[in-house]
Amino acid sequence: ADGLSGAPAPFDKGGVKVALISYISAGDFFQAYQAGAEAQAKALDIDLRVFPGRQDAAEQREQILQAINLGVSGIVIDHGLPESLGDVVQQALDKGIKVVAFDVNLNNPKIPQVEQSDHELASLALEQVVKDNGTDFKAAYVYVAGFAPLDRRNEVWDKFKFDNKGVVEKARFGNVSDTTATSTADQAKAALTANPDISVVFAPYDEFARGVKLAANDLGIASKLKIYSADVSTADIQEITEEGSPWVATVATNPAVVGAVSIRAAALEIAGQTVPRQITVKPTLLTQESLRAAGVKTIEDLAAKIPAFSTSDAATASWIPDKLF
Ligand code: SR1
Repeated sequence: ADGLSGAPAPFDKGGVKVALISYISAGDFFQAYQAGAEAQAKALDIDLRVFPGRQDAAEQREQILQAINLGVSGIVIDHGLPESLGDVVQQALDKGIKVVAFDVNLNNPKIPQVEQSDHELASLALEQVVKDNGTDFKAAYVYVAGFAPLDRRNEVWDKFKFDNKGVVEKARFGNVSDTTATSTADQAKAALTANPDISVVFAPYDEFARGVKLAANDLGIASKLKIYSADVSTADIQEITEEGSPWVATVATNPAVVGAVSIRAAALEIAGQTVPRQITVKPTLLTQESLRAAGVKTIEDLAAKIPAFSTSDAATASWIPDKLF
């Protein structure tokens, strides 16, 4: 560890230990988030210990205890179930370890919360739904309660239905696991078969959207369906822009940027510098039409065209290198 010249302690010496503890590691979003966190950690000469997530609350608790025992200076907690984390997170704070939370409401004024402005994300997606479909249609909705970003997006969906009585939610399903897309596809097949009048699917997580698209293709109904999602990856762009795809829009950040912001927030906390309690990375609407028209094929193409996909001004400081992608 060489340290960063001009950085405050302890970053001037380098090798600061930080743990990234995820609840979910499978899927494009979480892999890109981790890659962004790793790139930012490397640029800060942080010794990042990555604890992979397997949707196991007991294991995530255990990992937090392991990180405390490793003597880390900071912990980034990426998703998780707040009810199973509160006491172990408090143990970390009591030992002087700085904690940053991404997409998990730990409701502790000592912990900065990173999020992707989920209300705005869902609103942008639903505005596009209305542009394409009006306000009289039968819908399916993909949701699993208990995940902070999905719960925030759900608040917007509930209000949308309340404000638009012509929108009828005929089916609701969802699953978050290490096989989210394929399990969601099975559920979507059953729901879409039972409700052939569904024309719009709000699936605000890319693994959900991928599952619904699989189901629509298997059932041969892709031309009658429009899917609106959150998140983007190179694989998603391919699925959205391919000929005849029912996946017509998504609203997304670059998850690698969100991962980098999470590490920067932890670094600022460790250096004793000011960090807002609420750190937001704003998402962008990406329609099938706009992606095709701009010839966007990869997340790197997006980063080249849309500044928010290559960097964020959240949690920055002059001593923190932020040109990572
Ligand atoms: C199970 S929660 C999945 C969501 O977490 C992140 O906020 C991503 O945007 C993804 O949609």
